[in-house]
Amino acid sequence: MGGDGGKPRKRGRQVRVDLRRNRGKPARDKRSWTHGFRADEDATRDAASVESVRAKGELSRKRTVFLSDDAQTPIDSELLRRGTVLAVRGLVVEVDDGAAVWPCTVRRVLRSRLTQERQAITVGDRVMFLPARASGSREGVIEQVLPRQGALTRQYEDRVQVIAANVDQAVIVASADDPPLRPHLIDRFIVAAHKGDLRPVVVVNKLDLDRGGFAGQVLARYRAIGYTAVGASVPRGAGIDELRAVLAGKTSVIAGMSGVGKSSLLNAMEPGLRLRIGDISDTTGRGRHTTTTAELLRLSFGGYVVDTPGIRQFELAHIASSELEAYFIEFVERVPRCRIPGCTHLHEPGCAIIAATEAEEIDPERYASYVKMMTERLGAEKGRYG
Ligand SMILES: Nc1nc2c(ncn2[C@@H]2O[C@H](COP(=O)(O)OP(=O)(O)OP(=O)(O)O)[C@@H](O)[C@H]2O)c(=O)[nH]1
Ligand SMILES: [Mg+2]
Ligand SMILES: [Zn+2]
Repeated sequence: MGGDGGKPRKRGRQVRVDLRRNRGKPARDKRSWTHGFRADEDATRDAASVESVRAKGELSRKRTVFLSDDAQTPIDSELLRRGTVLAVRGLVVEVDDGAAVWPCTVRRVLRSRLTQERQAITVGDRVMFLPARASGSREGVIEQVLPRQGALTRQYEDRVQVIAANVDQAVIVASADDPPLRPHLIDRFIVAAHKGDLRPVVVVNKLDLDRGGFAGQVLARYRAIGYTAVGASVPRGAGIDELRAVLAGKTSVIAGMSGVGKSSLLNAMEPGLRLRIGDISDTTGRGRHTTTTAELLRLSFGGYVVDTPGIRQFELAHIASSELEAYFIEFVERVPRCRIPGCTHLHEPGCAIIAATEAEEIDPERYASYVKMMTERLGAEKGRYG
């Protein structure tokens, strides 16, 4: 993972402080979440100031606290809990600590830092949060986002959007028809998956709508270069067991255009999920956006999956032209045989990729996908730098 989609750059530091004086603080207003939020900030600030006035040699109860980056709000680390973000709904982040789901807000300093870095907390993030002081209520404040491992990202307007974090594989769903099968879009998702260190898995759903065997050809294309590619049909119950086996024991993100049947496939695999699926009466075949927020779901057969809203455009502006070849797996072993170092594989003499495409060792459609993305990237970089 690179660029802005990466790990939090700055780290806090840990200090030891005396929290004794805190115990004597008057009861705080616990009526609302926001009150709890402010009270916590006051308490931790007090805790920090206590440190400097502590008498020498005094026996005191010490704790390790996490000092936020701006050193304004040290947090009592013993109170922090670790959890995983299930969903982000507006300003409320749902965090699962393994025992319960906590609606959380984000500490203001953390929120502004994330905004500055053009990052946002996303589904799958591991976070440290402070449960609200009010007993019985299950609300919290997120203090830290832990470094991410494996994420699906795309360029969205002027920032890198992390669709899901801490996932192992990207299950890229397309449909044989309705909406029509666009292999180029699959290729873009594959590139994004590799960029984020994810294993891509290709699914072509709605095989019942396939005419002329195109879906089968597309699946074969991906199998030939080593990817797992599954054909499926929800009404026929095809591919469902195979998909269950692919998902079991892993954390996956399901991505693809709106209306391809992502939620339908998940419902078929795990009927208990009862995810909302698109209206059959809608025949426009595109842009229905039935799923509106990405959500991390637990699977009864083991593993987790993030169902995501459909994406129509998949911008790869966060990927540099120079790294693109690395995300076409059938190119990788051939690239060293190109005559010119730094070959773009677009027109150079002695290009091993062009030669392999002419020999049909590389699928011409895959090469065409590469050319389209590479031309796009080079054009954008030229626009930006020269
Ligand atoms: N013929 C056919 N229709 C299907 C199949 N799978 C899903 N559908 C239909 O396709 C439509 C869209 O399904 P959804 O599961 O909502 O699609 P989605 O990919 O989750 O869409 P978004 O949430 O908008 O991204 C619904 O009307 C489903 O009934 C299939 O295998 N064959
Ligand atoms: Mg859906
Ligand atoms: Zn080349």
